[in-house]
Amino acid sequence: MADFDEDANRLVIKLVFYGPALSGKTTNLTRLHDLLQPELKGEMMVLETKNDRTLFFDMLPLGITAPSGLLIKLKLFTVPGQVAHDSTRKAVLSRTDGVVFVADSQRNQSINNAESFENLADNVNRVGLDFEALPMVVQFNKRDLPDVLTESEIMARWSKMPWPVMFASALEGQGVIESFRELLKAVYQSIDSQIGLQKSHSLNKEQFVLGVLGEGVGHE
Ligand SMILES: Nc1nc2c(ncn2[C@@H]2O[C@H](COP(=O)(O)OP(=O)(O)O)[C@@H](O)[C@H]2O)c(=O)[nH]1
Ligand SMILES: [Mg+2]
Repeated sequence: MADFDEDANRLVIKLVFYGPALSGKTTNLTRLHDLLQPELKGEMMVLETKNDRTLFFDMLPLGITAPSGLLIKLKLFTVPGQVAHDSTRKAVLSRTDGVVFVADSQRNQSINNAESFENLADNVNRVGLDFEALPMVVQFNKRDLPDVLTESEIMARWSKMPWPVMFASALEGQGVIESFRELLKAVYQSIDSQIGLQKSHSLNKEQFVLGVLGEGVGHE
């Protein structure tokens, strides 16, 4: 369930970039941070783990306010991808409201992607969330590199799945906002069905997405 405090009329949304080591999770988060207007973001922060770092920042440190007075805040996290950091990944996933799964498009990374995706499903269940119901976007990153899976190869496998598939070159800032926007739409649907964003708070999906991203973003 979303972190909703009914008495305080306050909602904190937690979103996580998950995926294998070196797929570009940190690059997504830092690019997103770069692209947001200063007033929409807090400082990037680091949690040191052995050999890797978990990065996070608060989006909307002041929050956005729905017509009902509901105050909405967002927290964005990356996880360390190395196999050794499973307990950190679980801790970060706990109570998450949505995930961008960042896959590496290079052909030789297919096994790493698959293992990480299985690890995500396992850990989502272990922290007591429902994988089927979890808002998620699957991003195939590093499209700029040679020897990547073609879009049709990727779609042949993933188009049967319930999640939107996005293509990105996070290093160049391409597809970062688009992926995040898709996630925001799915997260809206999920939280709307939990606490009635539309019905009880008069906040529709477009207002939510626009409010979170601000108007000045998307110049990629
Ligand atoms: N060519 C290319 N390299 C990328 C892209 N995204 C990330 N990288 C590189 O891949 C490496 C790992 O990226 P990082 O974001 O640290 O991966 P993480 O382990 O998932 O957090 C770094 O050298 C990045 O510069 C991309 O879209 N294209
Ligand atoms: Mg990283």
